[in-house]
Amino acid sequence: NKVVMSGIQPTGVPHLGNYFGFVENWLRLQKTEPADTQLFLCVVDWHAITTGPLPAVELRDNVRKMVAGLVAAGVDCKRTVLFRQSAVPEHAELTWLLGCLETTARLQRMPQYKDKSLQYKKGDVPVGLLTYPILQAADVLIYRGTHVPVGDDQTQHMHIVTDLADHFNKQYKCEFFPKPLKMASALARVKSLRDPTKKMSKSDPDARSRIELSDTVQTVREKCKKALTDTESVVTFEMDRRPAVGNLVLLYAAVAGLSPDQVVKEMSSVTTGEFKLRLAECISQRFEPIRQRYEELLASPDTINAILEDGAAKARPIAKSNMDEIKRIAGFS
Ligand code: AQP
Repeated sequence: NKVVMSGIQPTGVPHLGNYFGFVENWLRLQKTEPADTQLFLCVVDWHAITTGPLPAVELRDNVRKMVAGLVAAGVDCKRTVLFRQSAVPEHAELTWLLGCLETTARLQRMPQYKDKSLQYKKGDVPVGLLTYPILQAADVLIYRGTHVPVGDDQTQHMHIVTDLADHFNKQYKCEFFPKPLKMASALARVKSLRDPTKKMSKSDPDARSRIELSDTVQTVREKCKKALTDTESVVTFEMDRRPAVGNLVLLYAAVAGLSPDQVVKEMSSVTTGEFKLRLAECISQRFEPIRQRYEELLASPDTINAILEDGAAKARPIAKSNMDEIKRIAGFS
């Protein structure tokens, strides 16, 4: 049976990068996958502290924001098992076992580790930042996941997941873990509105770099107006020469369901300044209903708690039964 598993970090409100790189794909799977495909979507709160602990109130708040954002965007809790990672202890338990099958050298080569560890002095990097991909592998493998929809930025981490599945099977001479496949999304990577060399990210200190699902029409307009362009005023799609404008064309194309060429044609008579206002309108038209649902959900903590409890009640028995089997295979029972 097909088991689709993925996670998203509660490090803020989901943004258009998360939406087009990940959530939209998930919504498509909800519609197109046959009923016997299991869909697990995990709010990975253990992952959220890999660059250092957050105040407890903030972490709790971020989980609520993420759940509200996902459900407002269309995640259907009857079809998707939506739950919080820390509510299923087997994720952390399997992380230990898998960590003993991986090398520090390989983890240190991960681009995300290299990038995020730069902010620390040598020797001060949290262990959790290094072992982040092992926890990610455990998230997938504890459900014997077969398919993992993630954005393009997660390609290297996915190699670790598949290699660990393979390593475990070889080590213990079994076929317990399937080899999970990465499922790519249509739009590989949405870039920061302030710096087209970086991806749009929840943790970017500059809030103008991203558009969040909670942004009002006014905020979307302001952020689009401030989005980086260049000195030429015509709208073209040349990613190498004009990456900032190219990024906005890609974003418009994703929001409007057009190809970049169609966007350039549509915008042939407007300046980049006007184009940014049209982009804002287009975003608000599509995402304002989601924002309203998001606000309603956020105002109802009981609804969010019920969603998470229900999801954990469905995920936990499966994770426990698989962990029991893993322990049996590896000699821990
Ligand atoms: N800019 C992006 N473009 C396309 N896809 C993206 N994803 C994230 N940013 C982009 C995809 O969203 C899913 C969930 O990501 P995550 O929240 O678990 O972690 P992340 O990739 O680290 O996202 P952020 O926003 O950059 O979070 P922070 O700032 O906390 O690290 C993943 O499938 C990811 O590919």
